[in-house]
Amino acid sequence: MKMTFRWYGDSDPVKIEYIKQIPGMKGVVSAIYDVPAGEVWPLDKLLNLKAKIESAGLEFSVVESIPVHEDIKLGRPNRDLLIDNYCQSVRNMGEAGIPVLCYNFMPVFDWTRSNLARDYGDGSNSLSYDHEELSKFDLTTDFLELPGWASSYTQDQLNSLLEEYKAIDEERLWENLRYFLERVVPVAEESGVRMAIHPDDPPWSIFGLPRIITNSEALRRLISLVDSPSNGVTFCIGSLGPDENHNLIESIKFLGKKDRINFVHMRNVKRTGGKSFYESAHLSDEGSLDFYEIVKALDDAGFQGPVRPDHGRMIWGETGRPGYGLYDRALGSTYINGLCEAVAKAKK
Ligand SMILES: [Mn+2]
Repeated sequence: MKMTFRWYGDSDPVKIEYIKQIPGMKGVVSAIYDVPAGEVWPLDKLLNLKAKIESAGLEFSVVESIPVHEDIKLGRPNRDLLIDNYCQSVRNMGEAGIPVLCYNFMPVFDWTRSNLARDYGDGSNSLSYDHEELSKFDLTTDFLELPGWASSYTQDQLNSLLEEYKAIDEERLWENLRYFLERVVPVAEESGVRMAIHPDDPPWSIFGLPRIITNSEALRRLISLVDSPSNGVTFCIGSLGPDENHNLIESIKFLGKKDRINFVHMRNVKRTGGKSFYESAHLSDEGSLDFYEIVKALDDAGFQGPVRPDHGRMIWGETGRPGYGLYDRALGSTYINGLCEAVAKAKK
């Protein structure tokens, strides 16, 4: 596995020099943030970002994410133009030599939490999700109160989007995903880019919106839509892990055998009953997921691609983007590297 770290570019409070100082750090996961959704990501912007990352002694390993415009998910008539633009962005990625594209197909919201700073009990904090608490929330009037999303839409824009999604059930969303992948995956393959869909987070429907990339069956269905190594998965254990019925090890075996794990996110979650959880420290003992077993399964599957520590807690008084502080993610990557070393040496 190749250890990587998400970096939000020059506006990120975490400096790229600090990322390089983390032991074993090889690459950066980043994106272009000033191109409106649906437009082409220009080659020169990708090359500039790549040059900045490389001058810090790291490689540009993954683009996370090129947003998929809502009109593509809704299957509106202008999707063909938007998909053409998406294909051109993928070609530009290939031209710039960036090999992996993480994206998602979640309607309206991607990750959703009920609390962005739950007290961890020791002066640190982390993100948490309580399904009941979220269900009490009336999106059509109180959207601006939803943690983490207030600046994305006005209340009116959100309401008309929610109205349009009433016509989209899960099967329609699958059909729209297929339509998208049938056009983009061949371009990705030609361009030397591996696509890696991010699972829905949390892995179930919220606010009545359809969500489809949720469990083992869904991952199997996804890779069967277009049969290509360029149609793969970001195996995000923290997104899939809240579902206690999902056997992550079995999914790693299945997807690994087919060479469809193109990127891995590692974050631990502690399930707290029902559809609720909080994001814990990475250490297996702190959460509900066994990191040793997961690293071992990835190694057994021959996975050699990029992995990154996902959200961390806010510790040591750090403030910043929820989940994306430097300190706890650095601890997470060091822990994962330790597990990789142990698993590799145990085989000898
Ligand atoms: Mn993730």
